[in-house]
Amino acid sequence: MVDVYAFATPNSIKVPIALEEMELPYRLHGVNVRQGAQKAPDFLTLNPNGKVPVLVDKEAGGGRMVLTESAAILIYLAEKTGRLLPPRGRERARVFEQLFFHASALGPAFGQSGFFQRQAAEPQPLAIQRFSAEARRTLGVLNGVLAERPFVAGDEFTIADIAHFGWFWRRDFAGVTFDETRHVGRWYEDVAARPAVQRAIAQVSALVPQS
Ligand SMILES: N[C@@H](CCC(=O)N[C@@H](CS)C(=O)NCC(=O)O)C(=O)O
Repeated sequence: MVDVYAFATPNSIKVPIALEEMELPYRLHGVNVRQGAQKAPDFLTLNPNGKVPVLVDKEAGGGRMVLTESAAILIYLAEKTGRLLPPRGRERARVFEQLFFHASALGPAFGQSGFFQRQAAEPQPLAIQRFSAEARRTLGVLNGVLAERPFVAGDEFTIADIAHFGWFWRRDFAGVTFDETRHVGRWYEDVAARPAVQRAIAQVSALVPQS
């Protein structure tokens, strides 16, 4: 049994999806980032970076393991279970290519696009223009990839699909649609229809207090 600290956010959702897909039991702990719970002293002892998700594995080899960064958590879980990550070679390299593209390019562009459109204290037209263009551009790059392959890293569903799905699930926040990227739209529907993905979405959605 592992513990997951998360909320209904693009980076959080990746971890329950992976755990559901890998059939690994977990306890989900809500960290309400809308109320600043990710900056509370107790939480900062788990993640000094003050962000969700965090994974705690008390049964890790070598003792309790606390892990942050969603892409690192996905790799850790894939290696723990031997699932959703090819063991070697070209296929494994393609998964890492997409994970790094997500973590260094697409994810930050979506996050900043959403922040400047919805959360900045004052309007910042240049930042909105820059980051919405970058979100659309990286989405277009992935659309080109998905025109050639059923999944983002090849013929099989992998942790790289889970990484990208997180931000697409919250694409409204980033002000992004699939209107001009039909291959991404096709892939999104395929991934969203997976029973494990639906179970994970239900789990994290239940963390949001109803007003
Ligand atoms: N690179 C980190 C990003 C984590 C992240 O930005 N989490 C967001 C939610 S999706 C968060 O905790 N935001 C609250 C904050 O930044 O204070 C990851 O992939 O895990």
